[in-house]
Amino acid sequence: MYPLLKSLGLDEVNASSCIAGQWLCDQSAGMLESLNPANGQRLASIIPGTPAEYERMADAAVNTFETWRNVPAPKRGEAVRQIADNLRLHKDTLATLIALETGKIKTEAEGEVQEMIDIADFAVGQSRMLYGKSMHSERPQHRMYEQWLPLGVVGVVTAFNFPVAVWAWNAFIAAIAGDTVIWKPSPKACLCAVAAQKICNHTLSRLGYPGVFSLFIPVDVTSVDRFVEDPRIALVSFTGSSAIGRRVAMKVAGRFGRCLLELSGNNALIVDQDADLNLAIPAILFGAVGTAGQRCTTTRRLLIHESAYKTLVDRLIDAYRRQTIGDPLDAEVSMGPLIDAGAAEQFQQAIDEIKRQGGEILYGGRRLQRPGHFVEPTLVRAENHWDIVRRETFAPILYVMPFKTLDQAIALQNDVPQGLSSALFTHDLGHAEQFLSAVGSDCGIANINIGTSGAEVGGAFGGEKETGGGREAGSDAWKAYMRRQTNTINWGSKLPLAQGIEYPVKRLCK
Ligand code: UN1
Repeated sequence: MYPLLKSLGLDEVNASSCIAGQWLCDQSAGMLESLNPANGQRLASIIPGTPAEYERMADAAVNTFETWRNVPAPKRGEAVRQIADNLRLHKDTLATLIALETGKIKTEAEGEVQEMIDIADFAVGQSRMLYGKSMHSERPQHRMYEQWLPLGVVGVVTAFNFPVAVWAWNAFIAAIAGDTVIWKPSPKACLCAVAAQKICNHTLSRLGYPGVFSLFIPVDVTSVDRFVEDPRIALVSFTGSSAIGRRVAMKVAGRFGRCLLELSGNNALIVDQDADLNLAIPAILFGAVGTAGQRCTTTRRLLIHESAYKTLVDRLIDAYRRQTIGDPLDAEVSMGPLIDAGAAEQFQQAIDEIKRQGGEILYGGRRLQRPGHFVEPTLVRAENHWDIVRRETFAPILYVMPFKTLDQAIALQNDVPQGLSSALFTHDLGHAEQFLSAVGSDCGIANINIGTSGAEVGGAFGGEKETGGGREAGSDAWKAYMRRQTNTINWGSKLPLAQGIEYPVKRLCK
């Protein structure tokens, strides 16, 4: 364990506040423990940030912004390119730490680091493409255009399930946009955050930009409120539940700050009459059981055409039986533990509620009696309108429902409060197009013949309704991290007004 920590620049006790490249160790706030959810053992300790440290950090982030915004965007991109090089060097060790601290299996943890590298590469290119539009003015001898300027300090709040990649989506795009970043990671996965911050800041310090990224892990929610309410934070990018996201959004709106929300999902996968089950089954397994059901893109509802229902459910039960649950670093294991005892308790409560509702457990439904927070991947015959089905339970529980027509399946899929990801397995071109049309999926992500999870960074990532409406990662998501300015330049010798207004200038100005 300790050689691994050392190779990532970590110690048994780690500072969690990084201000302008300096790691601070004021131990007055006590200590946080990083625990391995597969066996409950302590991985390392973290010294949380104090409220006073936060104040200094926010000031330092504002100060660094004053200089960073003047560094040409392609040069900022070059810094991110070098961060990506450093991440490539540490990919295996960082992935091992992610597996140890979050319980996700090693190959998924490697995918998470790869997602950081991918968004860094994307950001490098984007740094030369912060394009504004140029318009033809309605007035003679006038030129009009829009430009995108750096925004300020971006606050990034991330969840335990993607402890580093979601920060990277935000931080690397914010960095090339000319912003500085304060990161508040999940206390459940803060060792990964310290490690990722060290890797990135090592590169930035070497290049002479030590203060672009700061890290803040507070002990209590009071400091989080302070962070969200802080007018120095121009944009709060929040990933987490809809319940907390609603609170954050209201606080940020109250000070006219900007918010980017990535909240709960309740993603359905529809299996059409003519779907290729050999494609659908692995997609369902990865979507529902991958990351032990703890992705916001996890497949939570499976809508099956009645003609395929029995065959598919039987094949799924068989595949669920073959799941190997255990140590996420064991290459034979396909599902690791849930993140903590609270998550396992929520799984149990959801199962109890399903049973009270009359849901039929088709497979699983139990917590495993062994050290660590292990549960069985679970298949349940359920009804879409039940409260428990309408809520996001962050666990590997898949609700299965039959349908008769595609119209009915789309209506069921859309009839939940959340709107993140969706998928249809079909070979019917008309059905595929309907699903992707204005009367189809109401989600931010809609896929044909691939599952609901595992999106690439190139597309904009996010969802509608209670998922919060934010878009992160690729496409034009960079615009959220910049401010837009419209410029009109008069290069003539007259002052014509827009809309043809004839202001009585001659009478007023002698
Ligand atoms: C999340 O669960 O918060 O599409 C992010 C996916 C990953 C990202 C998930 N690329 O499943």
